[in-house]
Amino acid sequence: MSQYHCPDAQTVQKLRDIANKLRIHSIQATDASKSGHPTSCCSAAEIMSVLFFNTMRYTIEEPKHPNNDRFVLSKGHAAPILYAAWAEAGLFPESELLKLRKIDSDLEGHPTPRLNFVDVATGSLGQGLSCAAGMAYTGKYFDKADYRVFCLIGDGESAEGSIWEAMAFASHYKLDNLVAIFDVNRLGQSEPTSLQHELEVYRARAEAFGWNALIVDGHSVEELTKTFWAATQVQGKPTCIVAKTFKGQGVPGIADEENWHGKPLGAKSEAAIKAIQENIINKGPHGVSPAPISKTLSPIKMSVQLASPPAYKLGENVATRLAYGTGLVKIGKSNDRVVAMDGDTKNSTFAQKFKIVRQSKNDQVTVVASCVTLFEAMKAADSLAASGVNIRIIDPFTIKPIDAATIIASAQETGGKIITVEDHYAEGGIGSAVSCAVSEQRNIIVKRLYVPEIPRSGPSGELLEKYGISASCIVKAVQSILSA
Ligand SMILES: Cc1ncc(C[n+]2csc(CCOP(=O)(O)OP(=O)(O)O)c2C)c(N)n1
Repeated sequence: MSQYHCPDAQTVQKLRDIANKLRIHSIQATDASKSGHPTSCCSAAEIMSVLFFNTMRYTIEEPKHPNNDRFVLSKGHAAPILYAAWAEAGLFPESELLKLRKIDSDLEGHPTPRLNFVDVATGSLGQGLSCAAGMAYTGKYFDKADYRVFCLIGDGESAEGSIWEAMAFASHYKLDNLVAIFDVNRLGQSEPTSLQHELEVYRARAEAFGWNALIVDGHSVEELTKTFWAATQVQGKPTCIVAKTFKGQGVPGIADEENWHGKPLGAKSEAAIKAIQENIINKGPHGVSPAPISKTLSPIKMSVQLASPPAYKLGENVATRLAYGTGLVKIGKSNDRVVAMDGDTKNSTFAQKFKIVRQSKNDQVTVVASCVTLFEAMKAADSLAASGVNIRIIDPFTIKPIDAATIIASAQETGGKIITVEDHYAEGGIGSAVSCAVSEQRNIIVKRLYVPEIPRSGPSGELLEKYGISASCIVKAVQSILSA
């Protein structure tokens, strides 16, 4: 176990000074844009200062270096302080900060990946921790790298259920490279949060979700440096830092007051900045660099190459998703960082060489089906083939976007006849999407099999039959469309 070395007094003061400079930048930038959230920035100033100038390891020359620690600002409305931190770190001139929210500036009201130091867009509250957990999972299990992931969450935001789904995920996968910081400034947008400063409740909840949880004074750089260090010592669990802060901290008359959410300070700015400046000892450049990234790591393999060249014949037509799937497999063979993700559909996507699932030169009908109905369609195809009728089967993979080109091309090759089959109501599913996709085509008809009423419980085979989406129903539908 490594020893904690408290930063010397000079460094501590520099971190305090940086925090106050970040406050001033946030006030000035939101004043310049006449919009934004300066008080939400002020509560996080020491957290950001310690993270960016003491704890996190990154190279300023390459904000997306694969070995850098990651930072996700889940409370994305505090974007001005994120931008201020990167400007203070030297990524771009401080003067840029005054372009906040201007139409031609990438320093938008909420962070987006248009910026080279932002991995995921945030601002819709509750989403950042899921992204951070995914990054930490990738770091621990795929990259096997030692970069860490930090995620700053608002206390009001922490009421979102998705935060707790991510908490459960992170502890289940023992993401000890993940640190969530709850900025518990007591106030939400329109009123105090339900827990206000009940820090022990936050701690108990985080612990109940399997996290290592630490309460800290979020305005004490000494406590923060120690707590962030402590988080690195914990194995097998993510760490939740419950930081007691005050909204608008540092601004007399505004700190911890209601009705200051999302408002530039305007006429009160000058006095606010003067008050904050009085606390800054080192007025000039702070001269603090971020902690260096790990030197012991071999750089993560970033090259994306096919393991073998494409093997298509000139002029051969190949469905895009088939080519995509084939290409993805080849890329994956050459780079183990390539990850294909889907929503529990790996047995119905390209990963198992699906997209057009079944085809022949003399298909008479195109059947579009998915999940359970896809298997029913396969059974129907076998049964129909025995009587000399071939059908083409497409798994749409997604309905938004729908692969209209493939569906239209298939329909044209199968006499303009399409049957959709879904374990879903008539509206808003495969049938609707396919009908919409072919609506401007001549000579294509769509027959739709779907669940016509509120379904009951029962054995799945009987239910498929009862609601008309079983293999035998597909066979009948094919016979019917062919005889029409
Ligand atoms: C999903 C979602 N709901 C509502 C909002 C609007 N909104 C923006 S900031 C905010 C309050 C956030 O409070 P808190 O998380 O405590 O952050 P603070 O500003 O106090 O740091 C709300 C409700 C949003 N951005 N996203």
